[in-house]
Amino acid sequence: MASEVFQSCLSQCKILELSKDTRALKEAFEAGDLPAVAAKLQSTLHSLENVRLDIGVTGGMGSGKSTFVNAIRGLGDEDTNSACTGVVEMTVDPTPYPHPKYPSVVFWDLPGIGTSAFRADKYFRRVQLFRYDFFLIITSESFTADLAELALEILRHGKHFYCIRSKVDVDITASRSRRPSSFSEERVLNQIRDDCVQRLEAQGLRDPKVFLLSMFELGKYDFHLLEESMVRDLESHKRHAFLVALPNISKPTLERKAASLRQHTWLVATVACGANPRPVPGLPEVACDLHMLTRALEGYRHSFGLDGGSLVRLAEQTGQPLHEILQVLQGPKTKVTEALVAELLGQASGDASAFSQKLLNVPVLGSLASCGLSFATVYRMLRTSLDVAVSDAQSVLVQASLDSPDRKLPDGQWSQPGA
Ligand SMILES: Nc1nc2c(ncn2[C@@H]2O[C@H](COP(=O)(O)OP(=O)(O)O)[C@@H](O)[C@H]2O)c(=O)[nH]1
Ligand SMILES: [Mg+2]
Repeated sequence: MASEVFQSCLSQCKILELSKDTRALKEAFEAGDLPAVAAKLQSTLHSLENVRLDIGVTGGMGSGKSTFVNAIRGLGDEDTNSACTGVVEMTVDPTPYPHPKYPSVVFWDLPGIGTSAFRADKYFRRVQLFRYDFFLIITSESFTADLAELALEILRHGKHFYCIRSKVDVDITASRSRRPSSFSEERVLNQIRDDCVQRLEAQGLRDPKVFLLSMFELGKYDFHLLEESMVRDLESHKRHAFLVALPNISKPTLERKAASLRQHTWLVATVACGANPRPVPGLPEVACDLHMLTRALEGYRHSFGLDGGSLVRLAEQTGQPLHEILQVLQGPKTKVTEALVAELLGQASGDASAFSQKLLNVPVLGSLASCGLSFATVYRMLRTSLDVAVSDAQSVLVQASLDSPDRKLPDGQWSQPGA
C-alpha cells in the first residue's frame, strides 16, 4: 500500500506541473514542510476543479447534435437547461451548454452544416474555432464533402476532431424488419462504418476513425471507443475534468472515472492534513480538515450520480421506485456531513497505524513523519469511500436496468440513465 501511494505521488508529476512551481514543491516535500506542500497542492486542486473545457459539437442539420449535447450532460430533451431538439434545425449561433454539475465543462451546440455555399474557413471564423479544445462532427447520413472540409480545416489548426455517425438505431431497426432472415447487427454496423471511412478517405482524410452512436442509447455501440479516444487525446488536467463530468452510462466509463479520482486521493489527503488541520472529534490522534473531506466525499457522490437529484432523475427516467434504487446503496444515502466523515475516519483509523509505519519508510513521505497517522487514516478513508461509491454506482446501474431487460446490454454496458 505504501509503495502504491508513492507510485501515485510520482504519477501526479504531470498534474503538479500545474502548480508552476514544481521545484519549490519538491524542496518543501524534502524538508518535511507539510503546510508548504499543502498550500501548493491546494492551488493545484483548485486549478483541477476549475479547469475549463470547451467542446464544439458540429455536423449535419438534424443529425442529433442537440440531442447529444443533452445526453452527454445526463439530461433529457425536456429537462431544464437542455438544448432544443427537433425535426427543424434550431441552432443559429454557437450556444454554450455548461454541464449542470461541472459548469466549467461546456458543450457548444454549433450551427448545422447543410447549405450549398458552405466554406469551412468562413464557418470557423463565425463560430470562433480557437475557442474549442476539440470538435465532434456528427452526421446521420454519409459524410459529405462539406463535413470532410470541416475536418480538414480543424486539422489545419492543429486541433482534434472525432467523426460520429448517429441514428444507427434507425438503420438497425430498418434492417431487422426489412431483411429478417439475413439480419446481423454487426454486419450492418460494419457496413455503415466502412462506408463512412471510405467517403472521408476519398475527401483526403488519412486513416479516419468513425464512431457509431445512437443518441437515445448513448452508452451503446461505439461510445466507449469514442470516450477512450477523447480521454487519451486530452492533456492530463483537462482529462480529469472531462472524465468526472461524463454520464455514468457504462462500466468502462465508471472504471475510467474511478481511476482518475483514485490518483487524486493522494492530493486530497495531503491538503486535508496539511492545510487547516484540526483534531477530529472523538479521534484526537488524527488532525485534518473535515470540511474539505466532506466536500471530497460529496464530490464522489455527484460524479457517480449517487446524489439525491441524480437518483430522482434516474428513477423518473427508468420508472424504478426511488426507494428500491436507494436500497442497493452501501454508502451514504443522503448528503455527507462532517459527523459522518468523522465516523468513517474512526473506522479507517483501526488499521491505519500499521500503514503509517510503512509510509514512514517511503522516501519523501517519510519526511512527513509528524502527520503520518493522520495522512494514513485520511488516505485510507478516502480510498474506501471511493471504492464504495464505484460499487454503488455499478449496483445502481444494474438496478436501474432491472425493470426493462432491453436496457441491459452485453459487455457490462447499459443504456442511458442519468449522470
Ligand atoms: N432514432 C434516432 N433519432 C435521433 C437520434 N439523434 C437525434 N434524433 C432525432 O433527430 C431529430 C433531430 O435531432 P437534433 O438533436 O435536434 O438535431 P440537430 O439539428 O443536429 O441538433 C430529433 O427529432 C431527435 O429526436 C438518434 O441517435 N436516433
Ligand atoms: Mg440542434
